Amino acid sequence: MAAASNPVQEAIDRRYMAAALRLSRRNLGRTATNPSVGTLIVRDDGAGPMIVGSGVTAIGGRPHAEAEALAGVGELARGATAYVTLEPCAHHGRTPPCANALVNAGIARVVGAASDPDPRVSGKGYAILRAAGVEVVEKVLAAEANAQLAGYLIRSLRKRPEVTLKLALSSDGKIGRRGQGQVTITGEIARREVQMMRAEADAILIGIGTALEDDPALTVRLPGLENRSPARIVLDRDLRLPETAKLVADVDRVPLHLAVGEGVDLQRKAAFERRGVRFIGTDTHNGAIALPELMEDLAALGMATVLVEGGAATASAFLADSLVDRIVLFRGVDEIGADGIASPINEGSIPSGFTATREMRFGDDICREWVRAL
Ligand code: AOF
Ligand code: ZN
Repeated sequence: MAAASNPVQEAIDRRYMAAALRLSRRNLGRTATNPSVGTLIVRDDGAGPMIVGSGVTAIGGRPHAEAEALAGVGELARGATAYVTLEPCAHHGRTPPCANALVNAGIARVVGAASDPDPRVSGKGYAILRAAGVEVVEKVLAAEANAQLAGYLIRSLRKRPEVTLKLALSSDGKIGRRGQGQVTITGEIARREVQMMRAEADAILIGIGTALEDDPALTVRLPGLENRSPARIVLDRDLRLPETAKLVADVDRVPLHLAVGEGVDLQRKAAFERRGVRFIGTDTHNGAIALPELMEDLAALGMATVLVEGGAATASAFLADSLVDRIVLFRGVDEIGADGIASPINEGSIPSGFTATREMRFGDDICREWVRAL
């Protein structure tokens, strides 16, 4: 079948790739340092395409999606098409190469979305398939796949995580009220979406100001997703976080990393360490934590996606260092008023280089997303 010149086949390919991408979301935030990949095995015996196998990269990163999808499919894989959201791997890691597994299973056609920048794979996965006589179609829904795999791609190519800046703005552009702890800006439905964003990230990061002001837990509390809380990171140069903070209370369940400068009180640090809090020693630059270096450290710890949740100073610092890859603004309907803290960014001040990608409504609130090209 000549896929490239067959519009019906192209539409079918896009449809199953979209399904594979949706499937792969299931393990976002749970496969580091591996990306969460989706695979569908689809065969057509004349009565239209039928999914006979499906798989997602397993929690912890292995087995890979292809192996998960092929497991149990047996002879039905022979002559079938495999939809893979990332080029199948070509290396003998802790699992045998997925490209060979697809060949051995008798897959006749592989449709891929994103290419894998990992030097052990990059182009070699597709080459193994072609050399074995498998028809390969690349880059189907590549833009969608690249967006979903942005953390993995950025970490591979730039040795830092993908940074998403998320802020909730009142109707008058404020992100909180000084000295008042957590202020409700958006409704319940939007807050649930934020919890979903947390569940799909490897880490959530806030500044010490927000930690002291709000005493947040930064956990995922969505029913059924309570075990999906990513690591929490606080920029706390002078180690000001009190040991009584909510962030410390559940450290046994959800990791807490404090990014501190030099010269913090070693006794306090040891006390935190006894509770299970981890420390990331940072360089400082003009008195502030050097974010580019910190991002390298987080990537080295295996983190590929970091959700920056505030406050204003932290958001500004990430923007000033050009470390933001994705901006997500939730706009609520209520006013905070003159005593509110102004947001460092709003829909009209998105830096150049970003493209508006999504606009969604959650209850009364509007969520807009901008993404910077990879
Ligand atoms: C695939 N399918 O589902 C994923 C892939 O440490 P290893 O041996 O697991 O290899 C990690 C690499 O495998 C990773 O850098 C990326 O190239 C690839 N991830 N490949 O065929 C998958 N998650
Ligand atoms: Zn693989």
